Amino acid sequence: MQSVAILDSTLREGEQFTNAYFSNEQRFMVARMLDALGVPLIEVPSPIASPETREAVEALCALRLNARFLAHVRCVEADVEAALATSVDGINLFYGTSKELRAFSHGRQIEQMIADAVPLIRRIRAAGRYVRFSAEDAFRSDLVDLLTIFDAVVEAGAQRIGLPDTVGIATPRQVERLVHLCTERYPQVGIEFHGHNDTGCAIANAVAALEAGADCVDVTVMGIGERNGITSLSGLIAQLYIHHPEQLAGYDLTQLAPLDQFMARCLNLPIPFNMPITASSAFTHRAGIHTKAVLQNPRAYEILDPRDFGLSRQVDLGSRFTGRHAVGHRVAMLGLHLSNDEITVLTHALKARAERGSLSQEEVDVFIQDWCLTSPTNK
Ligand code: HCA
Ligand code: CU
Repeated sequence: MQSVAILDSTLREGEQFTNAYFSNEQRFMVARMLDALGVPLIEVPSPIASPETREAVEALCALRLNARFLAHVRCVEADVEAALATSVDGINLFYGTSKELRAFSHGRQIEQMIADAVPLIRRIRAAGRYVRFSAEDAFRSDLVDLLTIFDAVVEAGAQRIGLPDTVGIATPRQVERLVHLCTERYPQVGIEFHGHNDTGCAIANAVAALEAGADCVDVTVMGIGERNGITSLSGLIAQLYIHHPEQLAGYDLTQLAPLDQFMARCLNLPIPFNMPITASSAFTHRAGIHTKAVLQNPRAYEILDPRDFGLSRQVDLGSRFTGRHAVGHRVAMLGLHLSNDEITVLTHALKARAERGSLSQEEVDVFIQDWCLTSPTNK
């Protein structure tokens, strides 16, 4: 696989999430943390949105990070000029190409759209900045319309073309097919994918895009965005870690969990329980069969090594499915010495207690200690 760039759009798409509002300090923190992680591209809102937005974009550029800043801008001359008046490294143009968006978003025909986009792309290139053109709602767009526009914008000098699944309708196979078709037709430019999660395929679709030849994938921290969001940074990193680890060579993966935790605080929401890598239970093992194997060799039930992310594994002993190996392990960690038979009896007692409801780690420890104090062998 060619070198793949992660583009983080938390500060643009992410703030379109209904719970999000970022102060400037929070924006700078997100950008700094993304940069420390190793994310190379950060998307920011269009500077024309408001004087405050323009100032925030300027202040972000002034942080002098390794990451490059790309403004997300409509195909409107004033919007492009406002972005060029800032220090952003480049401009991510977008224009709705589906019938639905052409009818209800901007009302333009394909020829008019080309007439709008082409001079703006030339203008951005002449200003010495990077330019990408994205066909909003690409997966509901007529293929002839899509390729007609892409032919024109690539000819005009767009350096990357974007295929957003704006409404989250695509399947991995559809993504693979369209990305493949574009890599064949436009070998001279990069291909970017941006996938919404309306049907739960955002991570799978992003991986399908990369494996079909896309060289850039959009993500956000915790996957936030319009409606229920887009591909999450953690989800994409989990996939790359397993299937394409060379892509993460320049990354400091220990920065990922602090970033998700920071975002959770900004949003006043917990990290979703099913978030890859950073969910509080992502490395917690429970059933006796699992805990026995994991305590012998974590790889038995763990494909991601929590230590690589600065995290640690937990064994949940407080359920009716707990097992004697894990209980024995905890007993030893508590500095207690019990025979195998005693551990078996203790495990039965713990399971019986957990039939009335699960116990926390602290409750399990108290249960073990109390059991030792009162067990017949101590008397
Ligand atoms: C939006 C639309 C967008 C753009 C993606 C892109 C989408 O919210 O403005 O520019 O590639 O999902 O289509 O986020
Ligand atoms: Cu989007």
